[in-house]
Order: sequence, then structure tokens, then C-alpha cells
Amino acid sequence: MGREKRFSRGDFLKVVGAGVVASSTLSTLSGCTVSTTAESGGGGGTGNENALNLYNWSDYVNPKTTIPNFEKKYGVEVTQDFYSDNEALLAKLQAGGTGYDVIVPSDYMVSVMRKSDIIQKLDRSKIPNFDNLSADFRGLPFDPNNDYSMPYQWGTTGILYNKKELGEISSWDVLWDTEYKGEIAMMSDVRETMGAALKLLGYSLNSTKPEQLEEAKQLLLEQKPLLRGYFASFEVRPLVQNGDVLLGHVYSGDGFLAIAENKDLDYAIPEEGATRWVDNMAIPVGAEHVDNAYKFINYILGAKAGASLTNYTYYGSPNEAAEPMIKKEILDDPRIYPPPEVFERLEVIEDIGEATRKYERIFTEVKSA
Ligand code: SPD
Repeated sequence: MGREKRFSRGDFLKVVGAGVVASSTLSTLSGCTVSTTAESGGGGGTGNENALNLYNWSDYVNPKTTIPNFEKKYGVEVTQDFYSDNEALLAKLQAGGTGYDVIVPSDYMVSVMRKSDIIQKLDRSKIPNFDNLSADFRGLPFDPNNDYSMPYQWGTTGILYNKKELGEISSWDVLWDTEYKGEIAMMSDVRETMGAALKLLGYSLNSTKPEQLEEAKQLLLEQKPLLRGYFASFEVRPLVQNGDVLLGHVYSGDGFLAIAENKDLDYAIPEEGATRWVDNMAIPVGAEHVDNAYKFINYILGAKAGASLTNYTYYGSPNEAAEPMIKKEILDDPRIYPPPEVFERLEVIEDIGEATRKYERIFTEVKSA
């Protein structure tokens, strides 16, 4: 079975409704912005033309290669800030004056940001490594001509758990099992957490039907007393890894980073279906170091940089030219590159327009109940 088959453009088009794009003015729920640098790129221009302000997800670069090699090659100094969910990223950019040159929104958020004029149209002539991308990852429905975004990495969202203690798990329902009261960590990501509840109920994670959303809300309210809390995925990882909780809701790469450190753990894509997502590089309107942004995007789409990313993060690569350099055990791992029978149960989060507010309202009510 070819790798292309395992994540095909046809499959992607099947589940992402064309034209389901709408403008949105979301407010942040978790609002967690993590800066690990003294000089935050969020503070605006530095006056230094050899600078690049990158706003990215946590644990989403290879610390030994991605940024150091770029800085060395281009003589550009990179400042990184981090966010833990798309809504935090959007809120930051809507607040204005961020000073970021490259951001990494997920699929549905590219759509929101395009419609809200937050990201700028790209000049393809400055990204020759576009040619390295697998056809499966070009022209996806949230940006059909890649006019605004370039794929970075892709993955799934599922359950990281202690297999030694729990045995094999296969369903979202384990996150509702009263036997594990106090041992469960849920993600504080509105679309992902609502999505887990909707999938357990057998619904689409893009449902906008009021009665289905109400059922999802009741399910999350039922779960809440069992939880250690709501956390960012990168915070769930050490909780499970260190044995503070038995199981948690995570992005796949966070799961595999934990598994690499603790062999008692495993990652499950629940049988009811789950999220598969693609994160993408984009340049915000008003970016100050646009030339450096293009250099960075093109660099990431290079074969070596792409392989080095996946070999560290354990996320899938959209970069076909990188594949020969990606570790075989990653390419062959069905939990990372799911086989067709698993893949077809996965769904992509869509921009659901105004219904987004309903999701936010419900999740706020659940978290504050
Ligand atoms: N550690 C990097 C996490 C990237 C997750 N992005 C995907 C979000 C899908 N909703």
C-alpha cells in the first residue's frame, strides 16, 4: 500500500466541505500563549532587517536543526513565540500589532484567517520548494490554490494512555470511565474537545445541529467531575509520561514524544473516528520581515528540513522529497501514518462560520460549570 494512499487528496476532499468558509471573529478560550524567549516577537518590529518572528505551536521544530540551521544558512535571527491552540493564535492576531512574520494555523483556521484578511497572498515564485510537496497536500479545500498557505506537518488527535495499567483501549468512552476518576486529562481546545464528545456520540465533529451540540455539552458536563483538568496538549504529555494521570487527550506528536520516553505508554486513534489535521505556514498582513518569511517557508519545504522535522516531532510530512530521509519506523507506524481503514474514520475540522460561537459558548459553560 503506497503512502500516498494512506492520506489521499481524494479522501481529504471527501470530508472537507468545499465552500464551508466564513468570516469569524472568535475570542480565545484557553488564550494560552507561551513565550520561551526574553524578547518576544509579539512586541512588534525590532528594526533589525535580519530578523524573523515566528509564532508556532509548542514542540513543533527539531530543536537541534530547524532554527539553528536556518539562522546559519541565511544569517537571520529567529525569535519564537508559542501558542497551544488555533483560537489563541487568532485572538492574538486580531488584537493587532503582533509583529509576527510566519504563523502556523491549522486547516480550518487558514480559512477563517483568509476571510478575515489576517494573512497575505503568497508570491509562489519565492517558494520554489513548493515542488517538493506531495500532490495530496496541494490545493486542499481550505486554500484551493495555496494562495495563502503552505503545508507544514499533519497529524491526528487521539488518546495517550498507560497501556501497562489499562490494557489496549479503542474508544473515546475510556475518557468517560468512572474507574479512572481523577486520572484523565482533557485538552482545552474547543474544537478538539467538542469534537471528541461529538465523535463518541456518533456525530460529525463539524456538526452545527443544536440538538447534537446540546448532547455533546451534556456529555462533557458528565465527564467533568472525572477530570484532572483541561490542559494544552503539550501539558497533557508530561502528565501521562510521568504517571501523574493514566490517560489524556493529545495531538499525535505529543503522544509519540511521551512514548519515546516511557515504553508503558501507547497512543490510540479511537474507533468512533477522530480528527486529522494539516498545519500550514502563512504570512500575516503587516509582517515586517516578509523576505525572511519567504526564506523560512521555502527552507521548511526543503527535503532535509522537512525530514528533520518529522524525525523529531513524529508528525506526518506533506513533503514528498523528504520521505527518503524520514526514519522507516515512523513511515511504517500505522499510528502515525494510518492505514486506509483507520483513515476513512478520520475527519478534518472545518470553518463552520457563525456556529463557531455556539461551540465557544458551550465549552465556556462546561469549563465554568
Ligand atoms: N506540538 C505541535 C502541535 C500541533 C497541533 N496542531 C494541530 C491542531 C489541530 N486542531
